[in-house]
Amino acid sequence: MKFSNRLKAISASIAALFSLTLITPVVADPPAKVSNGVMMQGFGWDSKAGGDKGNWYRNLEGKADDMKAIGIDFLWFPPVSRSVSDQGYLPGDYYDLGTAGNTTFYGDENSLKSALKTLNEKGIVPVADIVINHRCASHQDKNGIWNIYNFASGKAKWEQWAVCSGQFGGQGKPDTGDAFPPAPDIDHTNAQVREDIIEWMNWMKKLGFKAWRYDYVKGYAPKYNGEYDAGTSPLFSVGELWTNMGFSGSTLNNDQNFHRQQLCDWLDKNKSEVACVFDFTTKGILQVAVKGEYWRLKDSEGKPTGLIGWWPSRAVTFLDNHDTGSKQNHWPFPNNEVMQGYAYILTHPGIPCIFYEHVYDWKLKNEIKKLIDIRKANKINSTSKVEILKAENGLYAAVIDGKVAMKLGNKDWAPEGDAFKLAASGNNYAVWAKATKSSTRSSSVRSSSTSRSTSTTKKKTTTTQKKKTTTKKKTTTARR
Ligand SMILES: [Ca+2]
Repeated sequence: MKFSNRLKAISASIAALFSLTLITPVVADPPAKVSNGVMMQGFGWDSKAGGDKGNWYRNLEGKADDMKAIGIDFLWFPPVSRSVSDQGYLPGDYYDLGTAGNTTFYGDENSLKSALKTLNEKGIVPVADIVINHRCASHQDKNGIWNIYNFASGKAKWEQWAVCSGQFGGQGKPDTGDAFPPAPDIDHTNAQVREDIIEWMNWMKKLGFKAWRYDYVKGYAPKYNGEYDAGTSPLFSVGELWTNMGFSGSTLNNDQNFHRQQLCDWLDKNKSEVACVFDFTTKGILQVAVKGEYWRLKDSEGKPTGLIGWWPSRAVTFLDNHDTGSKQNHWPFPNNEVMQGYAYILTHPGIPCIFYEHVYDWKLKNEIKKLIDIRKANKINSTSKVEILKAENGLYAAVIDGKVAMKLGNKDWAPEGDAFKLAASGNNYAVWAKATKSSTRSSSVRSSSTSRSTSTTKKKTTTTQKKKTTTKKKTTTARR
């Protein structure tokens, strides 16, 4: 190639690179408060306090100081609107939160408001469960179908036009996602429907909720979650996109990239800069790995195999929720290995969400708190950098941000260097840290220098791990 041509080629590629930089949208992330935070799901299935229904909000309020001491920053409430089913996932009148004489399963409007006030005062952000894929009607139409919404509140007064066509006599547009057969699916393409939802969510904000957990988001197009975030400005939101993982018979396939890609695609289409999504990929892989197959925790690029390996700033990690565990137990984390699971999610990137039942019913509070203390003392956050040192049968070992080392499995392993002190250990796990809460003078010097390195790491990773890979659909076995 002649020199002048070469020069042209080089300048063209520089120009291309430059224009690429210009047109590539900068993906913003949830604020530092979210990135540094720890969430708790504040209920399971059929959650009752003291054996009675109607006391749950009071129970949560009574634990506010304790939750603060554990290190909880965000508390996810059960769905608050009166529902056909006790647990709240078949809502009818969005504005009926229960009265003293006629409570919902969890309480009434006053006890809810009181709990929200107390939690906000303690600095714990209440997260509302937003169930808007489907809605149960108050009346039947002339054909006897339940699709007339005319509740006592007089709000969100809908009829067949608000229901997706093909469902419960719906005369709206076709569903933009999956249907939820037990109840009429809402037509989110309808502007009046969206306006009413945003009005209700802003009313919920006035009650004291500051963030959203969106139920069953595979039920409608992700752009609507983006629109609801835009109309309500939450601190952050998190979607429940629960889809099947890849199995061969009952064996989880090694490669679950298609699954975490689905989570990335949902975030991409959502467009809300504060949207997160539950990291079902990490849950599904981790709960198999903790039985000994730790090689599952490292991908071909040396990263974690869940969403946290690709888009950690938007990943909410968890072990179990009211569906997968609790009384339903649809897809539980192995009971005896739950602390291994917490040793992983509480030292790794992502926004960890711990489960109320593990803390208070399984009596794992002290063990879990110790891990949260380590996370916070070492400023581990959603975009912390993981260096995976071992991922083999019987052993997983990693160093996070150069400050926390951890291992899972029954093989021996310990980090090199005297700086790491054993900070927590239990059944098949150990965690070492450079900063521990109990250490005094020297640790404050250390943690101030490490906080600088954290912010450097964060800058590097915020432009982000979002991946576009070829999706290879393998035969999947239903796992819902
Ligand atoms: Ca739907």
